[in-house]
Amino acid sequence: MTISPSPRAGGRAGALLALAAAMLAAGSSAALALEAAGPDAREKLELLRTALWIALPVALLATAALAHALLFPQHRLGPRAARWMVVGGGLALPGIALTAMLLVLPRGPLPAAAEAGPTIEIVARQFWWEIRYAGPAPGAPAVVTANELHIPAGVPVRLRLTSRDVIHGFAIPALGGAADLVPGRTEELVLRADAPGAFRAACYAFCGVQHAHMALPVLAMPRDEWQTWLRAQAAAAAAPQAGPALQGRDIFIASGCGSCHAVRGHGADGEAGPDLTHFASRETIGAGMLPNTRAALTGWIAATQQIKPGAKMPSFHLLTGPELHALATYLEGLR
Ligand code: HEC
Ligand SMILES: [Cu+2]
Repeated sequence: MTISPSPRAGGRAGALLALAAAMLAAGSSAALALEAAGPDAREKLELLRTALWIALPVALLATAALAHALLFPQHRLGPRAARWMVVGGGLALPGIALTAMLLVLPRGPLPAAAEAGPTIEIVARQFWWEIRYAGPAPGAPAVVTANELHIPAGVPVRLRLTSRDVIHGFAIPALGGAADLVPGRTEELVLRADAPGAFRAACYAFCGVQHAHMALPVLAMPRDEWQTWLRAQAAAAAAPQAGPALQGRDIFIASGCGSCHAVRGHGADGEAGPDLTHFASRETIGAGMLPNTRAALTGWIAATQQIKPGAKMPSFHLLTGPELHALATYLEGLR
């Protein structure tokens, strides 16, 4: 008598195989989707690839054994073979695979910390990033900006990270760094970008309703360009020139924007919101949420709570259209 595998068992085995294949595909595409742009990230990506290659034969063997058991339930192993399966598949195989993984783990800190690069302070806030650079000249005051991190390419940069309010997380996958940001603690990351380029960092720990909108564009630039950029950021805000910009500055002060925002040189020194001294030089509004355009800017001021509900800035919906445009003209002058 011949026994054919039951169709139900075959279907189940097929589904299991498909699931295993999908998991493997997801794992490998996640590894390929990572683009390492610095030594730290490269090391992690290599480690991930190696771990996947070690895991692959183990996963294939286990899936094959499982599929065989489901497809041919009538095949029974003798006691000797069963013992070998337990010793080989249950002890030897995982032992070898885990030892292999242990051997490829990197040991000790990365060597990047030796060379000197700038130290940059990053303060996480609900739901944006404050960034402080050492002044361009010795003894100069710190240069405070927000929501866009500029680093020189090719040198290790030391990031000192803290949180002002709740627990945040900082991750910059392309360069390989990540840190939990707990209020009262300072974390340090030393990262290097191989070449100029644009990357993205984000908050990875749930920190409140707008956690998902807490991104940080990162720009790695040639070192001399970075120095020029830093000098420009260190300067006070440009004086408003024509009528609408002057009117916009008056509305800015009269509306109380300056109680939360600083505009160095314009009598505004608030600390609850991002420094706006060189706001127009940034590419996004609201921690990577909107492009920095006229339409987005007037919309942001009039309807902050509709655009980013729960953000720590009220909507200024009582401002008229002309007032909003005057404000935007003023802010667009802050290059
Ligand atoms: C109660 C404090 C507060 C007041 C008052 C306030 N803001 Fe804000 N503002 C914030 C905070 C906090 C953020 C960051 C919001 C976020 O991204 O989560 C912000 C963000 C912004 C941004 C985006 C900055 C960036 O880099 O992304 C602009 C522009 C802005 N505010 C303009 C204004 C203007 C103009 C006024 C006055 C009409 C004003 N704000 C009044 C707290 C305030
Ligand atoms: Cu956060």
